[in-house]
Amino acid sequence: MKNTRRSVPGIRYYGGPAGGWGALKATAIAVRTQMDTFEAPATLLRTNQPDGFDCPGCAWPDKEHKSTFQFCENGAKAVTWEATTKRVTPAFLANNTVTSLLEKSDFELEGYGRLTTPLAYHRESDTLRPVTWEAAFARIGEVLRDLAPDSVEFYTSGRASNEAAYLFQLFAREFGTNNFPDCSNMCHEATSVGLPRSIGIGKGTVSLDDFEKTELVISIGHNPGTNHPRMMGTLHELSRRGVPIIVFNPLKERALERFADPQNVVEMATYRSTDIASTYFQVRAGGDAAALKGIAKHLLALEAECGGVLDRDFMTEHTQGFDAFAADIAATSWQDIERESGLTREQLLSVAEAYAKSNATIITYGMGITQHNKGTRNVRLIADLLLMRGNIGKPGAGICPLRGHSNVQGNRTVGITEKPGAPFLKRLEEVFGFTPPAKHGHDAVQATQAMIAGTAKALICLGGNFAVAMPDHRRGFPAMRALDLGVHVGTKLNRTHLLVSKETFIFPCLGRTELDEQRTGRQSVTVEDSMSMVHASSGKLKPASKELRSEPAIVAGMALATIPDSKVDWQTLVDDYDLIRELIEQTIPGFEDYNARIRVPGGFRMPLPPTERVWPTASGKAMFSVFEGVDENAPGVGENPLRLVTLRSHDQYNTTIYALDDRYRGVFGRRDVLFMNKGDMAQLGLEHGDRVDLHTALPGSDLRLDDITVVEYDISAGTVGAYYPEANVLVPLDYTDKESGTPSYKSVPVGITLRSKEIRPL
Ligand SMILES: Nc1nc2c(c(=O)[nH]1)N[C@H]1C(S)=C(S)[C@@H](COP(=O)(O)OP(=O)(O)OC[C@H]3O[C@@H](n4cnc5c(=O)[nH]c(N)nc54)[C@H](O)[C@@H]3O)O[C@H]1N2
Ligand SMILES: Nc1nc2c(c(=O)[nH]1)N[C@H]1C(S)=C(S)[C@@H](COP(=O)(O)OP(=O)(O)OC[C@H]3O[C@@H](n4cnc5c(=O)[nH]c(N)nc54)[C@H](O)[C@@H]3O)O[C@H]1N2
Ligand SMILES: [Mo]
Repeated sequence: MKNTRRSVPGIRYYGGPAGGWGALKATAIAVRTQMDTFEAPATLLRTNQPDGFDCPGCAWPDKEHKSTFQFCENGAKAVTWEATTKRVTPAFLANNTVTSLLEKSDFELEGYGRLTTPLAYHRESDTLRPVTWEAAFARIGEVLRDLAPDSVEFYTSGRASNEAAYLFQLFAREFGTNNFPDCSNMCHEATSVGLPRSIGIGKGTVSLDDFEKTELVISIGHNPGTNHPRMMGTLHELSRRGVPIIVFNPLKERALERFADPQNVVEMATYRSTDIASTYFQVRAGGDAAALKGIAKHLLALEAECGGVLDRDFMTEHTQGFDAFAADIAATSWQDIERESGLTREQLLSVAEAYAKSNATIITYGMGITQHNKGTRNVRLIADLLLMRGNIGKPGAGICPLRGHSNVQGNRTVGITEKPGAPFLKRLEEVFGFTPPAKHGHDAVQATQAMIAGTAKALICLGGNFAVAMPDHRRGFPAMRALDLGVHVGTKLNRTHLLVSKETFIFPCLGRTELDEQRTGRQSVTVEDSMSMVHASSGKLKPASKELRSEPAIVAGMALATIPDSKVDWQTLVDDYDLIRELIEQTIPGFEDYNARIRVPGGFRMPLPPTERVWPTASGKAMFSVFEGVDENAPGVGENPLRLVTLRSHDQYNTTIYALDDRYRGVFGRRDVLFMNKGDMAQLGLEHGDRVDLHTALPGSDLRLDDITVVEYDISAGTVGAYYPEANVLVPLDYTDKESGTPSYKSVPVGITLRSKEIRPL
């Protein structure tokens, strides 16, 4: 692979391990290009410390909240990106029309720096102009009061704190709607829908302690070297202890192959690294269900042969539905399993044998499992496999979904859901004295569909970059512009903000790193990590501008201006966030003594009944699932088109692009690449460096992405990869997991046509 291909600008083979000196160097560059170097060291050291702020990078927990953060390259990028000294000033906006800004890349837009003042779109001059907070709130209230509540969409991106998210849902529900499109709908919704059916709660069951006791980790469809870098410390430790780590991923991700821990003095001094995966299976995109069924099938055979493989006592006492599950596995043929997974029966046997031998197994997973046409099925099959050997609710074992945004799990816990349960609504009514709507609202796809249909009239975004994160920009972007009202609470300018509606307001808010002073003094907010630990976060940096307001204050400002005789005492809540937490405690189970418990360093853990083998399902038991077949493609998809997976580069945070490199995958200074398997390229007569056009190979689809450069890559046959969000133009809005509504961002059927053999210069 190294030497035979022709040379393509910006594409170089990366031979080193992940982490190591490269990571430290990249951290230094992030600091140098974004921050005041005087403040940077102190700021970075406050990340994830008891008195500091929670890292906005990822939701991986920290042991006793003593951070290993200062060595986390991508955490440093997230912090320095927010704490940048660059500013978007009124003068800059007066000189750059919205139309001209829309021509800039996402990278450039956020690169202008922090938003400094509330803005309103001025149509005649096509510019964003400063506006006072009060005038903006008043106008938003006027517009909203004239709209039917169900024609307004309230979007949350998972960086919002528990306090901000709780106020946001309170505002929307008192206003009268359950329309809560949420970044979670594009992310771990399959977990939120699938796991409650299996084990009674939509959250992971493991803690960091379990990783210390585990005997086997199976890692499916996530890329921790980039997206959960602090997890690499854990994996590194496990590998050195001799715990096997079996990886399923179509791409060879360097951090899952080998990693040099920047904290390990010997590795750093000697340029050595540690192998992470004990075995690496390059499953075909969308082939995990087949692989999981194959492992289950072998386990059943091993049980029949020698017994003692299934945990019969556990299954009898704690589960239901095993016979139907086993019958379906028996009915699934090896031929189908091998075809769909792209793996052989022997390979899957080796996994089943390792699994049968292990007394405590953890399965970790990410977007490679959830963002599929059958994401919920994938999640439930993982739970099934764990249940077969009693691997939930015992030390060293369990299920570990790797969450996305640093507080996406907390947002859900405090009520951001389009399908609220009756007990929660009843509590809201008892505590506040208004009747919240019971009718289910829109998720992210339904909200966009309503915008396209013209039935949604307004979109209020608590953070995020909704239009860009969603599929099918060609239909989604015009729908944004057709709205009566768009309101965006954000830290940096992005494309969604610029897709201006009839009226658009952009509100600059405080970030995690910044001091939040309210009438009663310095405030802290709270967040919940991937392992259900809730803890406080409070910034110390001077805010990017005097005009910034906190997210709770902005939500309260809008609510006060919109709901004339609100039952909520908004201003008092903003004065003292302890009072918001008291209300959360009164309305949501699990937050007893909320204010006291977050004052203990490290915080507290939300209740997780499955860890004690209590199953809050309808039957009171953990439930095996039955999903017939192994096919990922929806009906109507022709003979085996390639499947496109959309990926994050090492230098991006979702739609935020920090820089144009993807170091571990050997891509530098560009993002217009299509990772392809050598065999697939040969079959299509393509060469490394060829320029191609892609189209979505679904009946009736006219989605396409033109002029992308083929890069030969170690990726499973039948799978191609391109970067998100650019490739979202190929993802159909309604190509979703029908159970969870999650877009199939990681299995879009695509076709390829050659555009030019001439290499594109950079
Ligand atoms: N630095 C940084 N950190 C982040 C983010 C970020 O963008 N940048 N984003 C945050 C968010 S919101 C999230 S949700 C998480 C995302 O974290 P991940 O879940 O790691 O997300 P992706 O980068 O989308 O990568 C998914 C991995 O799945 C693999 N994959 C794709 N399709 C399949 C498949 O069909 N089967 C299998 N087995 N594997 C597959 C890909 O090759 C890739 O390695 O990270 C969070 N943390
Ligand atoms: N093709 C494809 N599409 C995907 C995915 C994929 O893997 N492939 N992944 C999906 C996933 S997992 C997710 S989570 C979504 C992400 O979707 P979003 O959460 O909507 O997107 P982000 O890029 O995280 O949002 C970035 C913006 O957030 C704002 N921001 C940053 N910090 C703060 C803050 O502290 N407060 C506020 N109010 N705003 C802030 C900034 O203005 C910034 O421009 O994208 C989804 N889309
Ligand atoms: Mo996510």
